[in-house]
Amino acid sequence: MKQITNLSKSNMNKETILADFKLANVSRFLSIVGRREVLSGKAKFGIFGDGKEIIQIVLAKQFMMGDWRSGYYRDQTWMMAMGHYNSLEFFHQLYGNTNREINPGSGGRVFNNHFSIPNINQDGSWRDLTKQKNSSSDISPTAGQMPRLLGLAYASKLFRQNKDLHQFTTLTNKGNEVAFGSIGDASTSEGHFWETMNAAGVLQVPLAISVYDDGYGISVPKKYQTTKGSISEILKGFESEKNKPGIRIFKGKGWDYPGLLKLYEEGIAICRKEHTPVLFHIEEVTQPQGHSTSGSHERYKSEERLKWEEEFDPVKKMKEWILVSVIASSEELDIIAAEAEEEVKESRKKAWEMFQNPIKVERDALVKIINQRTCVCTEEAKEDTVENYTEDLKNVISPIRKDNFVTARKILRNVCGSCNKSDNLKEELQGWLKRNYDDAGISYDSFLYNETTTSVLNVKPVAPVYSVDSPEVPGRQILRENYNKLFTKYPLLVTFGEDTGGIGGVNQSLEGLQKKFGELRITDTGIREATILGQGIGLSLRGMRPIAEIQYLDYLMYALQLLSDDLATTHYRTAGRMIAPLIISTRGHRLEGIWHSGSPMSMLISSVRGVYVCSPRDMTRAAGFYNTLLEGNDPAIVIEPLNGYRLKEKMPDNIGEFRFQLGIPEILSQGSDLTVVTYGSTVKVAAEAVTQLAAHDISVELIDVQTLVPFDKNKMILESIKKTNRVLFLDEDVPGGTTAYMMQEVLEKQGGWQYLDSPPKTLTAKEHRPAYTTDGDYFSKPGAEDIFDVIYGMMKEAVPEKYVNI
Ligand SMILES: Cc1ncc(C[n+]2csc(CCOP(=O)(O)OP(=O)(O)O)c2C)c(N)n1
Ligand SMILES: [Mg+2]
Repeated sequence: MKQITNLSKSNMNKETILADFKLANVSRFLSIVGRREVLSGKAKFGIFGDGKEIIQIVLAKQFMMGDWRSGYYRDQTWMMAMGHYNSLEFFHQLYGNTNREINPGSGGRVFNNHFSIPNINQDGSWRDLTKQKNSSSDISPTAGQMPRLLGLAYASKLFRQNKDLHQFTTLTNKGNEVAFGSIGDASTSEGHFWETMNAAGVLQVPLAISVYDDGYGISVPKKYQTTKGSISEILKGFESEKNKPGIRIFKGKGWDYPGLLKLYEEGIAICRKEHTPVLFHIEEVTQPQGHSTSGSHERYKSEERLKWEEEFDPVKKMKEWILVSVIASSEELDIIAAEAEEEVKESRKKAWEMFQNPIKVERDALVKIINQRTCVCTEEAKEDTVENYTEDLKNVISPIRKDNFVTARKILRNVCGSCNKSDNLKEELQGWLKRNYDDAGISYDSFLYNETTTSVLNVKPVAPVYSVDSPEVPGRQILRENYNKLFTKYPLLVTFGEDTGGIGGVNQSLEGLQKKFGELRITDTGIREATILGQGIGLSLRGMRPIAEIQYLDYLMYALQLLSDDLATTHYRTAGRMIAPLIISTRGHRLEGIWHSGSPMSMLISSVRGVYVCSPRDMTRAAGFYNTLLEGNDPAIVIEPLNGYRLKEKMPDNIGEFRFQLGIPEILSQGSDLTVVTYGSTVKVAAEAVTQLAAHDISVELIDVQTLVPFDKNKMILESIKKTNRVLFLDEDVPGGTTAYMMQEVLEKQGGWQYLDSPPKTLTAKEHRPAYTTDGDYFSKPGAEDIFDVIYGMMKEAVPEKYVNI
């Protein structure tokens, strides 16, 4: 085989070049046929990688075992070039096939061309990440892949520089892994992009990002997106200079196969060896079919632009280059293109059958139940209705499961009661529905949380142990001593955040520990909450145990988008194939001032389902939750109560070892008149009110729920209400916020409404954010006297003769 010289140092010969050409063609035909499938109604939506084929074939050549990808919906050719995706899977994704054996990247939960490679086995154990080409799981929000990319790259730095981690040979090869990213030109307008680039330059991590510059973000051209119309131009200030490490920037053209080969070889070698971040600005990229199946690009691209895109189509350009370089003949290339087209056609047909067959089997079973019924309704109208629904269902040419279920449920309503065999038919239909709903539940309603033995919900509790001379210390020292033990016990544990390193945290809960464990493990970061979170996500995907610190709960809003879109959906959107057991440590409650209100808890619990939420009332509880979380594999947030760092708590003798289970409330005072359900810092305020109420002969059962998600797994609160028959839900969130959530959990889900003798009540902070100063707090958030008054009022209403008017 002729050796092609001058291309690159890698082993390029005719065979590999023609294989690349074939892949480019397969990928292009997939995009074309994929679009048709959507337009003809077989698939719902499609977004494709046409125009980006050659860049991706080339960059995949530099992607080694153990490397990581964090990209976006254009990367189909890249995934195929790595051997992790093929024509058949392309169509499984497009149709939304939920069989995770054949559609392993997402189990049909996300749009097509959103990829992932499992990092865990089905039993929850870690895979050998050095023996596969890894991809984190894509999300649709533009630039949402960037913060996570930073974390994937940062892991390599830690793995290389911390020699203690070289023993983890299934996670890393001494940190030699590159984290590859991709992003569209328009998405570089997002803040996440800039925050990531700056952090990558600061941290000096092996991050290699390709910007596919096709000049548009849907219809909006670059002049509205990018200053000076060039991302590499405006990134110049980030570029490395002598003794001033920064980012290396490379420029290439999206159709230039030989040029890109050299470019990526050079750039990735630097990135891998020196751990310097690199950015490839790939210009002259086309989008032959426009943005997605939702529109057509003829509406917004000029004639001239469309003509240019045709001329600079990368597959066409590659063909021209092969011919000019006399590597293969026109006939050879035509045969390859024809084979590619055939492969795509075959795959489409096969994947469609694989998608349709199980649905048809499900439908046939339903139709059989109806057709074989032995009861015939005397009410003709009803009989006709059943017949019509069944006929309509049989006539659906390309059924989806919804068709089957809607029909079954409507027929069930129309089975009349006049025939004595109707019960049998109803039973059969109900059986069909149950079986198939159970099955659909696995497809659509599973894996929000870790369901394997590595779930934190399986971690066994260990009580704190005290002895007569256990000292009373400020809460921060409990955390500090606990961290001291944890950093010794878990070599993969790291923590980082604003002021976390040098001074050991704004509340000194890590005081002196950086000196002991080193800067690589306890680390200061810039003020950049989104990428602190992304850093944590990336590290946790690579098997490390990060605790990302967000200085105050209010500032978590800067990271909320990623927390919600990325971290909280990781396990769900990969149908249980990827886990990111990141712990987020923050502090809140009992603050004052509009941007320091401290307790936007309903914001959290509503937007981060998929992440456990721990709201400890003191630092012993907080430490116990960290200890539990590190023994399992789930993402979680721990909100330390800000008023607890200086308050004294008894130091447990088994610091670092005791563990509290998630979802188990604690009853802090026994009572018989009323149950107060609360969490976090309001527990202390409520305890004071309980004492005041006792002086007025009202006996309150005070319950600290401890974790909001999961919530009271064993219905402990229900048992309390059975006894007291009255309940107050209390916190310092907004009205209708977390108290409404707790009320629903207890009254609706646990069935607590049945045991109430008084209307249930909530007491929260005011609707506005708390005003500044202690008086601002007093008049904005519930205090002990407010709690007293509400409970006294409830009791007076219930037993008016016993309680005087206040
Ligand atoms: C945060 C967010 N805003 C808007 C969108 C809708 N949207 C999807 S793709 C896209 C354009 C992206 O353009 P670019 O980054 O250049 O990538 P390209 O599609 O051109 O490859 C937009 C606006 C989104 N997905 N996420
Ligand atoms: Mg673009």
